[in-house]
Parts: sequence; structure tokens; C-alpha cells
Amino acid sequence: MTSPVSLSVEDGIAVVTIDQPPVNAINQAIRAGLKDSFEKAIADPAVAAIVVLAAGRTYMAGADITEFDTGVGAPGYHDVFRLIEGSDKPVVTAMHGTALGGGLETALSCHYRCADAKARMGLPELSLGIIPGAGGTQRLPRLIGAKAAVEMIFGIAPIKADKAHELGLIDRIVEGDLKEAAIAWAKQLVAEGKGPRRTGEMKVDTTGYDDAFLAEMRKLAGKRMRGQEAPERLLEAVGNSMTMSLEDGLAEEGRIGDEAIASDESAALRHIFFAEREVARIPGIDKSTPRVEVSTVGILGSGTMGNGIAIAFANAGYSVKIVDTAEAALQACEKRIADNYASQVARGRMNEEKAAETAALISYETDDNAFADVDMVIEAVFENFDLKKQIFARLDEVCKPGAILATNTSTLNIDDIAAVTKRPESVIGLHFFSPAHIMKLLEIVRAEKTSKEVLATAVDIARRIRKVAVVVGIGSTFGFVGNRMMIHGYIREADQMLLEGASVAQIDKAIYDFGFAMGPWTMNDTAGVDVMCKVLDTTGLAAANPEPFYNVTRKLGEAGRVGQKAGLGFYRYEEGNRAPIHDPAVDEIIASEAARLGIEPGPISDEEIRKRCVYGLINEGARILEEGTVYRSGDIDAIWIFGYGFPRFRGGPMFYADLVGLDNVYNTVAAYHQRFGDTWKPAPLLEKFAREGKRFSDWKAG
Ligand code: T1G
Ligand code: NAD
Repeated sequence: MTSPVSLSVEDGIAVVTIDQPPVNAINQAIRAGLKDSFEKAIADPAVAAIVVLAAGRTYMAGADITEFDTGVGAPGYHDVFRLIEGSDKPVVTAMHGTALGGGLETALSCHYRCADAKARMGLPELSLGIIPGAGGTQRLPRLIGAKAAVEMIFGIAPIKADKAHELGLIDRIVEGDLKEAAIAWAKQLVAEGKGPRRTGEMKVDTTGYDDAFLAEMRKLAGKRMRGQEAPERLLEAVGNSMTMSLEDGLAEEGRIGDEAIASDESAALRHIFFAEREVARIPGIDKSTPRVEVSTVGILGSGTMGNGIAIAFANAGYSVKIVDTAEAALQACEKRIADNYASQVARGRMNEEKAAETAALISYETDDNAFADVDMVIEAVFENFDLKKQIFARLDEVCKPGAILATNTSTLNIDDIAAVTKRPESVIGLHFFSPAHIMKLLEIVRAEKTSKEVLATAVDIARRIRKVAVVVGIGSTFGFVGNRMMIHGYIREADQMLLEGASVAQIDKAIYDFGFAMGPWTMNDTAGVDVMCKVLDTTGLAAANPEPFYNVTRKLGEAGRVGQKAGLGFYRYEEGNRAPIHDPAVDEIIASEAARLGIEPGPISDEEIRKRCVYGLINEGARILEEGTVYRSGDIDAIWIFGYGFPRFRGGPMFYADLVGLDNVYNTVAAYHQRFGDTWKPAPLLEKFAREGKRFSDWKAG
């Protein structure tokens, strides 16, 4: 087995190169290779200085995260970095791409650091529920000061080379060939008689690292990493850098780091790191699968969804034609899009020129013949079956052969829509989430006849418009995956518990405290109570299910309390303010509905609220798995995290169930089945896996 680390000596300079595609993630082989190379270079009298480089598209992008589950084999990071830092010959490293986590910690153990202008550097460990575990909590504060170190680690996103230079994280930004520049610098250091400059021997600058700063950092963590323990662990470890020797600080970092790695929080965040990447792996599709060439996109319907979808495509450089039969709607859409780009400029996220250039990619028409030459059309008109069938028959005539016909429907059966065209193989569901240019999730719905070519093209397009795209089947009931679980589990239970005595605010707080971005009622008021009522009606669900079934939601809809856009929903809203205000009128509606249904309200605990809402999700998720509507349980987790604000540090509903234990989940669901009847009938897969001691992440499609 060839080592991913090579050593060459050129003119008195030892060059140690790491080469392990795709991102040089540091594993046992790399650590062993580094150790071996450094032992040789240090012992070689012909070597005056050592240069560390990485080949490929990036410097080391961190420790190999999979090792946290398989174990970090010897040599350990500290053994290798002690050797590097301990070298009496100057060690220079040159970074490109993204130097992250253990990669940047490798650089911190070197004596001199340079990078090319495009390089970025970061310690994103908190995003994985862990802390830097290879010396970062001890060496970074020594190099750039405790305050800047914590700001960088809490910031998670990597910093640019010029910022790194400003902080003193790197000594120079180099142009041209990185290897040559690093070797030249090493030679210069030797010529100037410069020896090692060990980060570990530096003193930590504690300027500005005071209670006010810590309070500010804790506030930031409370906003960005709410419910997570890793930020406090990080502050403890960095705190040690100011009071302990390097060795003691490293030992403590190891102890704290191991606790973090063993935590459910980190297991969940690592799960999502890989689940987010795995969603793009579609059985039967690979690089050799043909694609449809798509550079021009038509959007039919310029309403809530149409305008967001247009922005998402224009931002990715597609030329976009929006068509709407309603002139007024089209003008309103054009204004909303112009406002969007104006606010991007105002917030410094885009410069004037780029905004104008991007907005110019979008054209507005009232005549659908404009679609004659586009490569793909996405339909986003009213959620009405007959209207959509009419439109697809029309698009089939207007659009050129081979053009993809996509629908943004959130509830309708796409096989039936495809059936009205002569090109069902080119019909696919692209289910965006509102606001479509912001929400990361895209449910790609493969209809029965959707071709692999069209599916593969849709997955590529999703990556280009920066979406986390999950491919799902139509499934046995409406709503694909996300909406189906929301309606057949999560919100159904929340609505019923209102009748049983839990208040709107109590339910929202219980779910918010669980870690969701917002509770179900604030979410409903944001998306529109009328949208939910329309779904319950158009799908016939309201009529098909015995009461109580969404009684409160439907009552509010009937009363015109459609949410924020009307200033009245589950809460009341002041003009121009999105802050939810308790409205006793809603309590009265709930109380009279409960009385009408003969339900005696009583106290309900926050724990029961969380269990009924989240286990409702899990039980429906298990049905979706056993049907094969998704490829992996991680797909469901990605849908709920990127589309519905499920807490990332809990890993998504299916992974959360694995953490709780499927036997525990099953026992609770079975108890609810006794109490509430068949809406809580345990999914056969949940019962089976609970009995067999399995996890949903063990489930395999097919
Ligand atoms: N470990 C294992 N696999 C990794 C990996 C890693 N650190 N980083 C990427 N991959 C895989 C990824 O799963 C994918 O695989 C492929 O590489 C390409 O990645 C001791 C403890 C570097 C910005 O958190 O942020 O160091 O799907 O599709 O969009 O203190 O990957 O092809 O099979 O994401 O160009 C800290 C994680 C680790 C960085 C590139 N480091 N990586 O993005 O490609 S913890 C991180 C990224 C640590 C130390 C601690 C991104 C990227 P596959 P990709 P990309
Ligand atoms: P909307 O009512 O805001 O906009 C629909 C637009 O379609 C209107 O501007 C209307 O003028 C236009 N339209 C109607 N008939 C047309 C025709 N024959 N030709 C051209 N334009 C026509 O609706 P929306 O909320 O944007 O929803 C659009 C679709 O997206 C629906 O299928 C809906 O289920 C789905 N969806 C909505 C959301 C959401 O949160 N609103 C989320 C996901 C999916």
C-alpha cells in the first residue's frame, strides 16, 4: 500500500507532500506518512529545512471524520505534531483551497505558514458537535490571541487569506507556484539563519478576552448553535490555554474532545454531514448517465413560489423566462425580484453591477409561446388538478422536443399530470420550499415514467442552484415526504393537543425548546394558514378523516385568520411587525371547538407535546421507508433539517429515533395507538426494527 505522503529532498530542502483525494482528509495513513517523513528529514544531514504541502484541489480539509466511528489509529495527532513542532530545522507549510480542522492544526504545528490568495482557513469543528482535537484550542490562541481564536472557531466558516494574514495566522500570501514559493522561502530562512519558531512556546495574548466578550460569544452560540454543548466545551479548552502548559492544555483538550465526540449531538451532526452529501447518490445514475442540456429555464406562474424559483435560477446564471397570465401578478413579481436584488446590494452581499447583470437574466411575459425554445419549464400555478393537467397538455405542444416539464406541486399526483403529455419520461416534480431562493431543500419527485436522464439532470441542476436535493418517489399518499410527514404526524398532533388543553404558545415553545427553528403555529402563520387549509381540502383529507382532524386550523382558516399576511392567524401581528402576539380570540375558538367535540381540556406536559409531534413524524417516516419512497433514512433527515427547521444537532427525525432507541419509540407509539386509535397504528417497519434491535440507518432500499 503506497503511503499518501511522499518525501523528496531538493537542494537541501525536504518536501513532504500529502496526496489523498478528494480533500486530503487526514487519516491513519497520512499521520503515519507524516511521522515517517519527518523522522527521515530531521535525521538527514543533507536537509536544512522542511516544506509541507498538499497535492490536489485543497490542503488538508480536516481529520477524516469517519475515523470518529472507526477509531483514530496510531500515530495520534499529538505524536505527529510534537515531532513537526519539535524539529530543529525550520518547517514551512504552504496552503491552498480549504485548510480546515486537523489540516489547519497541522499548519499550526509548523513554524512558518504561507498561502495563496484564494486559500481559506478554518476550524469548523463546532459544526460537527466537537472541538478542535489536534492542538487547535492550544496553538491557535497562542498564535493569534485568545479573542481572535474563539471568534474564528465560533464563526465556523473559513476565513480568507488576507484576513488570516491580518491576524498573523499566516506570515505571507504568495503568488505563482506554491511549491516553488515555499521552497524559496525555506531557503531564505536557512540563509538568514532562522531556526524553528514554535507556536506551542508562544504566550497567549489575552487582550479583550473578558467577561463581556465571553457573554457576547455565548449569545452568538445561543443564536447559531442553540441547544448544542460543544461551544461551552470549546470555551473550557481555550480557557486552559491561558492557564496551563501546552502539554497539560493538550491533555485537557483530548479529554474534553473525547467527551464531545461521544456525544449524541456530535453523532447527529456527523450523520447529517454525510447524509447531506449522500442524498446526491441515486441508484442507477452516475457520471455516465446522459444529461439534458439546460441553460434556459421557463417558469409558469409568478406568485409566491414563481418569483423565488426565478431568483434561485438567475443567481446560478441560468436565463429565465417567467410567464403569467395575470399582468398584475407579473408586475408585482418583477417588483419583488427588483427589491430582492436591491436589498442584496444594500446588505453588501452583491455589488450593483452583479445585481443588474443577474436581474437582467430574467424576462417577463404573458404569452406561454415564449417557452418554445427553453430547455426546461417549471410550473408554479395555483394548486388545482384540472388547471395543471390543462397546462401540461399545453406545454407539451409549445415546448421543443426533449424539453423537461417540471411541476412545483406540493400535493398532486405527478403520474396523473405526466399522463396528459406525450413525453411522460420528461416530466418530473421539483418541489421547492417557500421562500424558494432561500430554503435549501428541494424535493425532486421521480414519477413512474421519469427517465434517468431527466432525473440525473435535475440532480445536477439542484447542485448548481445550491440546493440540498433529495430524490423521492410519489409514495402511497400525497405530499411526497416532507409535507406527508408534517400533515400525517407532526401538525395533526399539535392541532389535536390544542383541543385537549395545550395552548398555542405552549406548543410552539415546547417544539422550539426541542431545537426547531420555530414552533408549528408560528410556521403556519408564516407559510399561511390558508395554504394548509387548501391542502386539507384539495387532497380530500379533511373530508376523509373523522373529527378531530385539524379542526382548529380549519376553524381559523374559515375565520379568515390566514396568518402573518393578514395580521391574524394563530397569533395577532402588529402592522409591519412579525413578532407573534397572544390573541385570546384564538383561545375562544379553540375552547368552543373542543366543547362542540365534547373534548374536556386538561394539562399536557411539554414532554408529551414533543413526543406526540416528533414520534408522529417518525412513525410516518417509517412508513415512507418501508414503501421505498426514499433511498435512505438519511434522506428523510435531510428533508426535515433543510426544509422544516428540524434541529440539526438531533440529526433529523429518523436519526433521532435511532438515538432514542426504536424500542422506546415503538413502545410509546404503541401506547398512543391504544389511547388514540389507528392514527397511531405503529408502522410495521418500526415494530420490526424495534423487535430486532435495529436502527433506521440500517435500512436499505429494495
Ligand atoms: N472527513 C471525511 N470525508 C470528508 C471530509 C472529512 N473531513 N471532508 C470531505 N469529505 C468527503 C465528503 O464526504 C465527500 O465524499 C468528498 O470528501 C468531497 O467533499 C482533529 C477533529 C472540504 C469544504 O469539517 O467542509 O479536523 O460524497 O462533497 O463541496 O481537530 O468537504 O464524494 O464520497 O463536501 O468541494 C474538520 C469538512 C473535520 C471539513 C469540500 N473539517 N469538509 O467541499 O466537496 S474535524 C471539516 C468540508 C477535525 C481535528 C478535528 C467540505 C470541503 P463523497 P464535498 P466540496
Ligand atoms: P400563488 O397563488 O402565489 O401564484 C400562482 C400564480 O399562478 C399566480 O400569479 C397566477 O396568476 C398564476 N397562474 C394561474 N393560472 C395560470 C396560468 N394558466 N398560466 C400562467 N399563470 C397562471 O401560488 P404559489 O403559492 O406560488 O403556489 C404555486 C404552486 O407551488 C402550487 O402548486 C403550490 O402548491 C406549490 N407550492 C407552494 C408553496 C408555498 O409555500 N406557497 C410551497 C411549495 C409548493
